Amino acid sequence: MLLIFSCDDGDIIIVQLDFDDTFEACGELVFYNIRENPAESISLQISSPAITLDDLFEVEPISNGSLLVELVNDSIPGTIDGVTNLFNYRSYNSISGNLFCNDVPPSDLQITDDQSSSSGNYLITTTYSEDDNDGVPAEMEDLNGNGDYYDDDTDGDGIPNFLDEDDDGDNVLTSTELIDYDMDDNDDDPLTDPQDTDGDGVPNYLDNDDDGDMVLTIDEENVTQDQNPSNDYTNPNIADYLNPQVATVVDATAYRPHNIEQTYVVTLKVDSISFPTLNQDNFDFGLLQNSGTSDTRTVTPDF
Ligand SMILES: [Ca+2]
Ligand SMILES: [Ca+2]
Ligand SMILES: [Ca+2]
Ligand SMILES: [Ca+2]
Repeated sequence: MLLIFSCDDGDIIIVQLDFDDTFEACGELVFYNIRENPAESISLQISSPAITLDDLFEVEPISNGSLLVELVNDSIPGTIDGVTNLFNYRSYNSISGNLFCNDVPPSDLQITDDQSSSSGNYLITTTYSEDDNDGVPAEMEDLNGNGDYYDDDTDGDGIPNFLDEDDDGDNVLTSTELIDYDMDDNDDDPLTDPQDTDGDGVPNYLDNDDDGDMVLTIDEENVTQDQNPSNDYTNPNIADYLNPQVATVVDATAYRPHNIEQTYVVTLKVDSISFPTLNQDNFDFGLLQNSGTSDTRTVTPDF
């Protein structure tokens, strides 16, 4: 809402730009927020230096050959000049559909006010995080309890446990191994009662020989050699890797691909802006809501 508090000093209108705290992005590159009642938009179009959405979501290995990645651009500052980088407030007769990044704008669209800031700064920040979504909370994957999630790597495959969906590297997913089919203590919580088939005190998701038959789970691929021991059944009622009566060695040749969920939190703020007749000197766009703010990357550790 455009709140007019005072007009008595002439042309300057004291305003408060009132949009919700999320925004979207499109093209190369426009950030915007639209509201329909009243019909208004706020937008930042950046052309110089040119950036793309992919620049905000770009990660790279933290070192040569590392499976761990870090964000390339955690902060992108820039200047609004009203020429190459535009910060605009607009109002309309009405709004239907998306006004931005469309080749053909809505035909009945009329802009009733268009104010472009002649100055200002913008700051785009991105916070990046990852998770393995394996059902074990990250703090429980900090096995040595030192608060450093990166130094716990049970299988030594280069992926720390909190990002590793197969923590013991036996090619059976932790989410599969976590389930206690017996529900020994009947609390229905696999975290306090994880499956431990051979009863050695090491839960299956951290045990690379789940049935204790001295054949590594990863090497119990008697039926199909597909980096998945959980589909190899000699006895139709129990997979070979959980059956100590079957101890045939079929050597694994590779680790399965690992999926890691990626989350990007992108914020945008502008300050020191200057509109022709609006008295507003900063604006907080809030959080980016776009496809791409969550994604999945897939890595396969060297075997
Ligand atoms: Ca690992
Ligand atoms: Ca894990
Ligand atoms: Ca296991
Ligand atoms: Ca077995």
